[in-house]
Amino acid sequence: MHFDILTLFPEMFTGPLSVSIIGKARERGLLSVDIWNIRDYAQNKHKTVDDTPYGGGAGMVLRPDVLVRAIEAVRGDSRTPVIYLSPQGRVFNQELAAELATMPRLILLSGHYEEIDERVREKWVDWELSIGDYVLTGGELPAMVVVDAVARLLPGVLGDESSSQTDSFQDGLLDYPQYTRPASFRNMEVPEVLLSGHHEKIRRFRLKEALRRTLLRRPDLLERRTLSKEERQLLEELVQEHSCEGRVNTNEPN
Ligand code: 9D3
Repeated sequence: MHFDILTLFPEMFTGPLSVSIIGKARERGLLSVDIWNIRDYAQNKHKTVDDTPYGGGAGMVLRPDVLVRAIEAVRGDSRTPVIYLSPQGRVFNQELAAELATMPRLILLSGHYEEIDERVREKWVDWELSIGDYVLTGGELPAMVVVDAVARLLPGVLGDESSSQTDSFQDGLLDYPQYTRPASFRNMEVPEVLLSGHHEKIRRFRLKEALRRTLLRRPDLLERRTLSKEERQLLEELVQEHSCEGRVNTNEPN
C-alpha cells in the first residue's frame, strides 16, 4: 500500500513513520510513504500558501490554487482517494481503518491550525476525517494516526503472533488484564487460574475479564457488538457481581 502525505511540516513525519513496526514494514517494502511539502506548490516569490478569509474573521485559509496544484501533481491521472484531516470530519475508527486498508493507495492532506478553501473540499476531497473531539494544532498527528492504524492491518506488518489477536474472539472488547513474573509481588498474587495451565479455563477467565473491563469502562462498545451465547452468560454473571455497585448515570458529577 502507498501513502502520499501533503503537509506544510514534512519534518514532523520522519521520526514516527521511520521507526518500530511501521519503519520496519517500510524497509521490508510492505508499505511506502511519500511526504510532499505543500509549500513547494506555491507560486509567488514569498511561497505563500494561505490567505485571510473572505468575509473577515480570525485565522487563515489554505489557498485552493496551491492545494489543487499539489493534489494533482501527486495524484497524476490516477483516481487515488484524497483524505482531508479536519476537526469537521467523520470520527476515525477501527472499522474505517479496515476499509482504508483495502485500498492500494491513499493521499492524506493535513492543514496546520487552519481550514482549506471550501471549493477544494467540495471537488477534491473524498473523505474528511477527524481523530476525536479535541483540538490539535494541525492535521499532521491525525495523518500519522491514520497511517499507523491502517498500516498495521496490512498483511505481514505485524508478526504472526500479534496479528492472530486481531481476528480473535475479543475483537471489539477491551483487553483482558495481563500478568508476568513474579507470581507474588508485594503480597499481590497473580490469579490462580493463569498458573493452572488449564487452557480452556484461562480462555474463559480472560473473556470474562475483557467483558468486565468493557462493561465498566466502555459500555458503549458492548451496545454496538453482537455477543455470543457464552459472552451473554459471562456478562450476566458480571452484572450480578457488580449490581451492588450499580449507580444511575445522571451525567452529573459524583
Ligand atoms: C476548531 C477551531 N477551528 C476554528 C477556528 C480552527 C482550527 C483549529 C485546529 C482548525 C484546525 C485545527 C487543527 N486540527 C486539525 O487539523 C485536525 C484535528 C483536530 O484538531 N482534532 C481531531 N482531529 C483532527 S484531524 C485534523
